[in-house]
Amino acid sequence: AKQPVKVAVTGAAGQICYSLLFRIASGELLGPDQPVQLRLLEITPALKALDGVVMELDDCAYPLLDSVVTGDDPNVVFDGVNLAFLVGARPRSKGMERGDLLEANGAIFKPQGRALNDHAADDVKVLVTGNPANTNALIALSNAPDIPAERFNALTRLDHNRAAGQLAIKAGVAVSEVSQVTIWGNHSATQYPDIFNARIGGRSAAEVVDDQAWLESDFLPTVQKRGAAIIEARGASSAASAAKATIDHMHDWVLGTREGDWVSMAVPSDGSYGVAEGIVSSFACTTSGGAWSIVPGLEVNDFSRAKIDASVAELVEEREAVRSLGLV
Ligand code: NAX
Repeated sequence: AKQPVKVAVTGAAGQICYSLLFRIASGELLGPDQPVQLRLLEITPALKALDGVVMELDDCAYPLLDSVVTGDDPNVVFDGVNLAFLVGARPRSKGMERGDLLEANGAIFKPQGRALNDHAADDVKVLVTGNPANTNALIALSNAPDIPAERFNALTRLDHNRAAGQLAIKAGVAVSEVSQVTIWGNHSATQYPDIFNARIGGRSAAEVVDDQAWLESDFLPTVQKRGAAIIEARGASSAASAAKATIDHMHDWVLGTREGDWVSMAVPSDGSYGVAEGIVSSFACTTSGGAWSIVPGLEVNDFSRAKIDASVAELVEEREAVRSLGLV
């Protein structure tokens, strides 16, 4: 039998994890023949709620769930982990300035980066879902000097899936007909969902849609502000879809992307497409053998260029802010 893969998850008593943990334990992440050990991190006051979640995991009797470890010390919980999902983060409270938000998250992602550095397995892959995800990933990787930077990603797959869904609705086709969508930049309202390189039923999506007004005043704001629309409608932020996207990202990173398609992943920039080197920014990526690479040679027209530059500028500003706070 295969050895269990050790999977760390933070924010494990939160709403995304109430969906995410059960998907991981069911085999949706790594396949139907790969046992997993869950190593769940929470803050001390949430450990009791986490016990309840673990009771439910037990009650699911998942054949692939080898064991569950819980705790509030990242140095213990991250011991030997092969995969780490950093979901827990400090949300923006009313009246909180961006600097305060970055500082509060620095207090989480700096020690977690250090703990991963000191205790994770040599092959660890880290995916940050907790917001501000891109810059939290930058903080974590900057505090993990012994782990290659490319092992830290942030989640823009939810934005990618949202964009694919909106394109399918507009074109009146099943979402399975949509491919090669790209999210560029930050997981924020400045993100740029690119349809100029996307395809619908094998044809250029921009040509199938052929509606620049829809692109600018409907599609872009719908994808960029989808999180707020879900909160408005549901009274709570996206959770099941965020968990699904988190699974999709790590699944594809470990097991590879589909032939002829790519996915959106926020990765440390190598300067491709004029994106400032070192920031964690979203690109079109393919994966193979557990490694990602940025898809080269995509068309960037003037419209796309301006949108990408604006989102990258925001990420550069965030990096300056966390630099001045001594977090990176
Ligand atoms: P919840 O508030 O339900 O859960 C967060 C959990 O994290 C809480 O249980 C809290 O106790 C825990 N936590 C806080 N600090 C921690 C620490 N230092 N160590 C371990 N656990 C800690 O939020 P939820 O709805 O689950 O969302 C989690 C994060 O995902 C938020 O930052 C949210 O903004 C972000 N999202 C990111 C998305 C993306 O696409 N990148 C989309 C969905 C979501 O908005």
